[in-house]
Amino acid sequence: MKIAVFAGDGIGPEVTEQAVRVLQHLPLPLSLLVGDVGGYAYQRHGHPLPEETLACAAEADAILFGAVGDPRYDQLDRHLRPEQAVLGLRKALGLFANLRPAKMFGGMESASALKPAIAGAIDLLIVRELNGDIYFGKKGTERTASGLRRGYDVMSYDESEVRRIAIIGFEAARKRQGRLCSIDKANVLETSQLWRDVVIETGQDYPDVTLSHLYVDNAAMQLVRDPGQFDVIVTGNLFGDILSDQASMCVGSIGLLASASLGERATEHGTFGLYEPIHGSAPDIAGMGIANPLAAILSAADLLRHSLRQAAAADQVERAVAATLRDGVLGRDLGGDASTSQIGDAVLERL
Ligand code: GGG
Repeated sequence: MKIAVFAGDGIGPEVTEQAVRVLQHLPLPLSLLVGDVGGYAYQRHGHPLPEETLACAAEADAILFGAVGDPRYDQLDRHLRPEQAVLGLRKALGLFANLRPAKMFGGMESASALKPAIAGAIDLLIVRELNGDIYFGKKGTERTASGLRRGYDVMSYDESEVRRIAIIGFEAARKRQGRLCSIDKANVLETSQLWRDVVIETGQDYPDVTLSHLYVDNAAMQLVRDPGQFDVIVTGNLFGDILSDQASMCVGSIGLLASASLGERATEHGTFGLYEPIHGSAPDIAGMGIANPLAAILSAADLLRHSLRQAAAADQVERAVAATLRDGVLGRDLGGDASTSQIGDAVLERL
């Protein structure tokens, strides 16, 4: 079982190191391949996603990804910015479905940005589309007739892109509590009207799933007012990116949210995927040893589940994370003082 490890920038290497320790602790025949991404790759190869890294991804059964982003490269042409590594991998590998579970861990209610009684009910899954939307539409800057600078990014989806992510949402809801909420901005955006129409059409094959729709502004409000109402959310690339960061603070910290990016490619061991914490590179705390590695460790658990079909090992890792939190081994993001490696140690002890 080959895992490509792309740690990236900022806190990416620190949190990925702890996730790798957890994987190596398990009695599984894993071999690790290492590749450069992001600003680190730009520094070494002149590109955030070099050919060598793509070749490494092609050889692996799954990718464990850290984070990318480095303010030193903010002025670079957009195609060379560190973030292009993760966008490029998702696109090149056809990873169109991003699964972002947000669940309240026992004992974490007081860390939530919400009142504990409301927060306690959170157990939702955000299904974010990853290969389309405003991220990948035509974009550029130009001068207007009067000489003003103008920037533009085109938001677009075709029906096949919406249908395939809607199917992922319906299938996920079917395996959970049977409720799917599709989030769009259909009162304003043409893209969203098409999105809504196609989700409704797709729903005809899922009579057992209760489908609802919310405008994204209302959804953002509902997520803090009554997050317990959500089971599975399906939404586009941009809305999913924003709502999942919001959901992370509802469960206590962005340091707790993992993600799995999946496509249609099957490997010998399962579905090929890229697994990463939803947080970015956090350059302000990079190298200080205080980043929370639990989102990276939970991403490794997702990798075991989806790409290596090791559900028992994935459950074991998730239980060890839950026990670590329950026992009060908390990083600064959660009001504690445990370092990145101490949190990794605590998870290993509980495995
Ligand atoms: N681990 C997530 C990460 O590195 N995020 C940085 C980033 O550029 N993300 C873009 C996105 O998720 O759409």
